[in-house]
Amino acid sequence: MKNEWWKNAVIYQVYPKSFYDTNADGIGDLPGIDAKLDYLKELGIDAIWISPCYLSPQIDNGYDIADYRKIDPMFGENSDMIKLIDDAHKLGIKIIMDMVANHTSDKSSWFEESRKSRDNYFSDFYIWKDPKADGSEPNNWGSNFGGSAWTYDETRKQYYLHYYGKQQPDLNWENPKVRQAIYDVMRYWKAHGVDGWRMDVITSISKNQKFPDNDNPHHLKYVVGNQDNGPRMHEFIHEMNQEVLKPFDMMSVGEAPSSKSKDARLLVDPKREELNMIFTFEHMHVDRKPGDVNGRWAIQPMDVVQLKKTLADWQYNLDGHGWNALYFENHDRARTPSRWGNDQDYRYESATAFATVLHGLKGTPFIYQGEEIGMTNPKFELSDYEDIELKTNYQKLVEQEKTISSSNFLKAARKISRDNARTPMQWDNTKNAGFTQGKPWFKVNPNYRDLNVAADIKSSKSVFKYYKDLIKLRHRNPILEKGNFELLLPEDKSIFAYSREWNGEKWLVIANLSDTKQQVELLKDYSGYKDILGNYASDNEESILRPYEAKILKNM
Ligand code: TEU
Ligand code: CA
Repeated sequence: MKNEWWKNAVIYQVYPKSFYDTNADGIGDLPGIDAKLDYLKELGIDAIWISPCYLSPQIDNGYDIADYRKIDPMFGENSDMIKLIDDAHKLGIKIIMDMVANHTSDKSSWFEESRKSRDNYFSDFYIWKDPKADGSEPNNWGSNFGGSAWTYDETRKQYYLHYYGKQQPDLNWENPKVRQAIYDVMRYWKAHGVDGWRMDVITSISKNQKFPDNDNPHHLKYVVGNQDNGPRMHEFIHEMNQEVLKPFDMMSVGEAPSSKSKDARLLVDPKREELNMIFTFEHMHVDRKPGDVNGRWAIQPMDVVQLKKTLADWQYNLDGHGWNALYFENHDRARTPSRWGNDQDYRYESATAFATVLHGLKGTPFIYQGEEIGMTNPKFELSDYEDIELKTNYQKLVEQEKTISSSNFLKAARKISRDNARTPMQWDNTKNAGFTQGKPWFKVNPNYRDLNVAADIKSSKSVFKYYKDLIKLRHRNPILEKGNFELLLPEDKSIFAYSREWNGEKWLVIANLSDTKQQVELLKDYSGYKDILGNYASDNEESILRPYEAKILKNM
């Protein structure tokens, strides 16, 4: 029997740089994760996914890897990683590492060799192309981090491809040596006990070998086009499955930016032996103007109907064909109470309401560090931000193309930018939120004095306690893993409601995702049901849900 432990698990993501610093250099580290294992055990999670902590120039906070086999000294030694894995295992917690296999850092020895000449062992490890006759880039592809996706190299007199920063050259997956080199890295960490992998932009690894220009409706110099689901993607991922994932029984969750549920069915159908789960982006786009030239910076109020529609579509379409990964937050996403809820008047209520609708679904829930205490977006000025994506997008959209004003960009940044999630973890109300005794690498959210782990745990409105209860529910009730899902009230603009059914048991999961009181007739049909979890302490008039009120009801 395959051990599908992840189907009844809740996974916690750590962004090591911002989690906990043990040596006062202002940067979170691996001993810091080790020091907080008891905290995570108390929360009740089953596994920790650690964002990249390998040797890296940190151009993209570790998503630019220089040596996959070496822990960056800023995070500790390889022995600290091995100790962390062992200590976690002793507590029954699994460790998932982050595999960035679409690209490396330009400081990787693979790339340093590759750029030296056209005929050495590493020459074809990356995607090199000759310039056009006029010396310009091979095509109009744009980088996610601004400008062309091609950078010219003087030595080779060729361009290399990078979907992200120019310091993040894309690996050439057409080359079997590249694929084997990545599988070797995965075997290396498996030998040290790692239990699985989160795979960064894994759907980008296969490129159309004709390298055609992207459509250019807005007449731009460079266009960021579709970077996903290329011609040989399934073949490569299946090969990885056969070479390493399956034989070494390692869990896998792939990041799959533009995949729809029908694409997901191909990636995660167990019969096809590719990945266990993928992270979709679709439900995260419910506050974005579709097709706007400013992409993710073109924000609009979030649409509850669309959120329900998208999540339900994934529930229905993967049922019996694969497994969902469930998330609202990660290191690329803003804090939910600030983004979709109300972080002023209903921080506790909105944090727990969104948690309820997510954790009641079928799939594996992921919690991002700080989400379990309802951390919020900081209100930064432009000069406070650190993220390469934000900075390069500002240059491109505000300064060069002038398609968005600086003030609208800042407004969007405060809502959705990736840095919202990267401020240091707020442990207590001492200096720097107890994150570091030194100078933190990134500004702490000033609200740490009131909003921190120590205060939350003591509070009568504890987000941590609510998460703990949600996790316990999942561990104790097979209906959450196995139960049938049905969306209710699909057109309601405020209420997110669905039922789960299994073995004669029926649950109603319901939340008011608005800051006004809502009359919900549907609740009358569930009057005999008993409350098993809720985020308001006192009882209420029948069939009313107060602002961001959420509950789970059960038929027996
Ligand atoms: O993210 C991929 C990705 O698509 C994001 O950069 C996305 O464009 C952004 O979050 C807005 O939606 C992964 C990592 O999670 C991210 O941190 C890295 O910067 C990126 O890959 C490159 O490795
Ligand atoms: Ca440190």
